[in-house]
Amino acid sequence: MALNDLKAPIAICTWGFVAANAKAGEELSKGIKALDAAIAGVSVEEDNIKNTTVGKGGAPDREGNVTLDACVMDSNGDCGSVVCVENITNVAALAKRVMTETPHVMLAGSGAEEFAYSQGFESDNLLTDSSKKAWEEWLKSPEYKPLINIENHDTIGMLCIDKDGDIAGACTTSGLSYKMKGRVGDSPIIGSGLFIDNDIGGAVGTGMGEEIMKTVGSFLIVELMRNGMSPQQACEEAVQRITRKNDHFNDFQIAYIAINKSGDVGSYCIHKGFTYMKYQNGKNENIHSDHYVKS
Ligand code: SD4
Repeated sequence: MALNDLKAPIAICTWGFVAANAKAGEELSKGIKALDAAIAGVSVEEDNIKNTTVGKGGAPDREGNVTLDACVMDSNGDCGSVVCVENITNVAALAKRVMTETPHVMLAGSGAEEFAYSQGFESDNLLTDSSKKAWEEWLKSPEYKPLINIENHDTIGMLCIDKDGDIAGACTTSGLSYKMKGRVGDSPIIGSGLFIDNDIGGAVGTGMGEEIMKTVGSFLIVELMRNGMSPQQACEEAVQRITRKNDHFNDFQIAYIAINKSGDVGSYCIHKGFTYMKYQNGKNENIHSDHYVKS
């Protein structure tokens, strides 16, 4: 496909993160490559202390520690990831440093944090007063029950196609609120929360990470597209791999977005309420996803 037909650049991201997606779109329009545009985009939410599911201000685990997970994947197939990181806000950028500055793909916990300082990242207290208050409130009757579609925001996963037609992505989260200490979800797991194949397309997931991991959701979507499905069909099949095996899917949300090499976009989720952003031709739209549960 000629690049002109593709109408690149394109940025898409999970949920209604208008400013984050606009930032990625602006960066792409200036000619910034897909991975750096995606990292610039998601960092808007990592820095946003009002967002209680990503970066600084994220909800803590049940012991009061804010631990962040993130990964990035580039168009050449390289990737980097950090899991269970404390005191560092911009963990997607840190995941890129793991990719470019170490011989590894994934760093965890204190090792990731020490690496961040060696790279010039600064320590920050990620637990804001309001997240602390909400956690203290939760402690009064602690029940672990991830809620569906809270305030239309959650983990931010972003996929970008740059002016050269190359695809890359980033995914960053504080994980599920009041998770067990040490719990890691799908978001930093290459193939689960995010997967890119620059010949085919990319996918990202959000929602109950345990279910996404069990089905290696993002990798699955890219492979389904490789085998001829559209991004929409592939997202639907990946959601149904989960609903077919679970009789309790009413209790959790899963949502995927995907893009192929031609710039076609798809999205599907279990429950009504998931939206995603799409930036193309200078237009940044919030789009409602189709969903599996119809009633
Ligand atoms: C996780 N998938 O840690 C993330 C959280 C999320 O909507 O996306 N919630 O499991």
